[in-house]
Amino acid sequence: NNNNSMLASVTCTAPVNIATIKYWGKRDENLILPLNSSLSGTLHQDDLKTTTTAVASESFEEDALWLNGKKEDVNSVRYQNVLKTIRSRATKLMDKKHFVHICSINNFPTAAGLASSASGYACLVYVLAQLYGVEGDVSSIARLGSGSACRSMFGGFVKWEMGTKADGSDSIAVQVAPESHWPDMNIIVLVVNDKKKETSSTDGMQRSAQTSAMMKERCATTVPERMVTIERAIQEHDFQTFGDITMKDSDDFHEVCATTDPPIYYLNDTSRYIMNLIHRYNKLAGSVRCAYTFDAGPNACIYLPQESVAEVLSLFLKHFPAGEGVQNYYRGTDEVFAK
Ligand code: 2P0
Repeated sequence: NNNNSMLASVTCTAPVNIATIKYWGKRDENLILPLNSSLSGTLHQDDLKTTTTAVASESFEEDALWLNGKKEDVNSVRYQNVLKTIRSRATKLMDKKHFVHICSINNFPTAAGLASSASGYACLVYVLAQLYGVEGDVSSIARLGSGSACRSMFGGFVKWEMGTKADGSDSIAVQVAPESHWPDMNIIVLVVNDKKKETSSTDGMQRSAQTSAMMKERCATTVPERMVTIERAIQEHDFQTFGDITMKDSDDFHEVCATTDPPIYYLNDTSRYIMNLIHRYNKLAGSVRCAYTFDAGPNACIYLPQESVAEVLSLFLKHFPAGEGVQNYYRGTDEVFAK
């Protein structure tokens, strides 16, 4: 390719987010509008992240995208929704006929319930927004790629407000507190299994919305109440309440999956072992020292304050000596990174 035909190039990174109040179920499959609001913590840029480069050139013959070196189908509804929306809001590049080539890599297992679609689409949308000079809120464009991606557009604690409008214009991510608000907060990720999950989140949540009897109350009262309480807990640095709600919402989410027809089971024996371990540890301590949460896979994410880190890490190392059941430890801070 002729280098002179390259119009622009942008590289960005976006981190994973870990939900404490889970998103599960859509009211609009195409616009990706959720049945409930959700809330998450965003990891540091240095930990679990996606790195994406986008290049626009007049000599490219089509839009193309590679994910971890493998060519993806850029004609999927989600990529097209993202690309079309970005181009419709562009303030740059639109005077020259061109296509974009996009390369994206994750530094962690893709599609193993470690929120790869969240950092992936957040990064893609951010890169394209820079390339095309898109201004204003872009979390609603990330949402078109994958619901949870809108929450990775900000650091710290972020809520995704479900919104009420049919066009999705008020279904956006809002930062609840910046990372600097609660610097004491840590996340440990225990990689129980890095294989691709059997039931995708997209399919699973659609089936749950259609068949789980728990969904109605969850969306009508449980989640709205928890959103208010956990936001207050974050503002007040109240780890007891934060941890308690985080574990309860994870438990309820997996109960929703288990009451789906046919049932969906994301947790395995190791996951349940970790849950028991954490409950026993907290009980012995007489307070919530650490809190687990599990997404659409068996891997554990542990929220905990700095003062608990050394003891909890040593507890895990004792129960899971290297290579036995749990393979890696990641910490959501800049300091220690045990792997
Ligand atoms: C969450 N999860 O809030 C919840 C908890 C999984 C369990 O967001 O269909 O990959 O692309 O919008 O965003 C996974 O759902 O689903 C997810 P789509 P997504 O983090």
